[in-house]
Amino acid sequence: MGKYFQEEIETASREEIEQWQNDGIVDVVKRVYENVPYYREKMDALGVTPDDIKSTKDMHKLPFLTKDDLRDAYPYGLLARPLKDCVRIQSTSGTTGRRVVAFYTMNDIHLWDTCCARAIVAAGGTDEDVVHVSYGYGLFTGGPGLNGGSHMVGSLTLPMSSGNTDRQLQFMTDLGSTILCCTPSYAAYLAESIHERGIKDQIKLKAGIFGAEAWSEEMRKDIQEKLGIKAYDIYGLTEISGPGVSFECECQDGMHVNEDYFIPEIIDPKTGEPLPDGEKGELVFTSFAKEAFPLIRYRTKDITYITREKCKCGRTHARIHRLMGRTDDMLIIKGVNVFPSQVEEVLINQGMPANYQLIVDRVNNSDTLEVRVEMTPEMFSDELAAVEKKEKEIVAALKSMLGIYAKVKLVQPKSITRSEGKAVRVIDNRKI
Ligand code: DLL
Repeated sequence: MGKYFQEEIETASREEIEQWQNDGIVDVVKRVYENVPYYREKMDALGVTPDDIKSTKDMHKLPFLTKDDLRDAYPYGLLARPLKDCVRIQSTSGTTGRRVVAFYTMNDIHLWDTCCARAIVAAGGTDEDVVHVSYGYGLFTGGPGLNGGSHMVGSLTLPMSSGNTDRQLQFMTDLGSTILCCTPSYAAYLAESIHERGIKDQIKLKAGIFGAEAWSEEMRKDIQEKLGIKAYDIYGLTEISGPGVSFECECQDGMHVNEDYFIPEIIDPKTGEPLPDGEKGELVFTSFAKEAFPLIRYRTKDITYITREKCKCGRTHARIHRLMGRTDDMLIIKGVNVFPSQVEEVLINQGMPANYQLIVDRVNNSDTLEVRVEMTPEMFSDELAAVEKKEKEIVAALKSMLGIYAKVKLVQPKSITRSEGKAVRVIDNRKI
């Protein structure tokens, strides 16, 4: 499994993991109650004191925390350590409302780097690798997170950041990058550019660590095939530290949550009630080991389910299934819940590239959905009749997947704006 695999921690027994988490929740509740007036007031309002929390079984007594709380408390209201102990801030990629900022002590940075190092090792990374980080650097956590993890593993780290595809490909070929870290949509774009330039035989990539946005199993297969690599999912969010909160191993069967730092829960998004393993709901995290910015029962709005069965790789930490969308990017079209990931699955099964956009409108009080998808260059040179036939096939496949009619428009290759970070998949004109 590689010499940087933290075997004692990553294959600990469930009893040991539960013990860490029981001790962790007691400790973090005391810390925030004593140091963070915002938490104390929330707990007091529910009549809960730190003495009521003796193990994770008591967690349901604790209030949830949401992004609104983080915005209310901006910038320093949730700090659990004096500002002088903090060495870094990062911020979410959100463009609306007040930004959310997260603080880190040196130990918090170490914790985060460890999470990303584990993800790199799980993708087969060692000190022999060249890790090409094309996530954005700066306030966004993608670049700094994987950069720190790569250093910890001892890999040669290329801090490329996003954009400038020519330069990305130049370094990738000249320096023999072996592990690519970026959003899946940017990986698909790079794969396309490599194909167009006919430089596939100069690329030494063996693995990719892709996350920060939803992607489907079909998109994974597509990227793996085009780049000749194994593609690993990685999940995380700024509020809980950044990338590496959970990551895939070689089994590609769910992402292991770093349970020595974070407690995952799945709740019913409507009632807030905890759901059993295997049931789909909203993911909630408690980052009990963080010093500066520990969050308790933070509602991520991400939808998935959890399993605590031991993985074939030997790791015992709980796994979350590939993210199935968010409670808030779930579109409701004509009363039907639609996730962009479902549309993506249909498109890729139909042999289309993953360059698409959903345009939602309201005409005469009725919702409409148009799916624009780029043709492959081969299709673009096809007869009009062949294109129309393909459109009809996709309409039928979407109808069967979503249960509603969606207009399908095949557009020219490269006509949908590429993003270097998270892809913009939905244009919902109903909100305007
Ligand atoms: O996206 C951190 C990150 C960077 C994760 C690089 C992975 C790789 P935020 O900008 O705070 O942080 O956005 C967090 O992105 O709540 C999810 O909705 C979404 N997200 C992150 N990873 C995945 C994934 C980073 N693997 C929000 N699959 C989260 C689906 C993901 N969605």
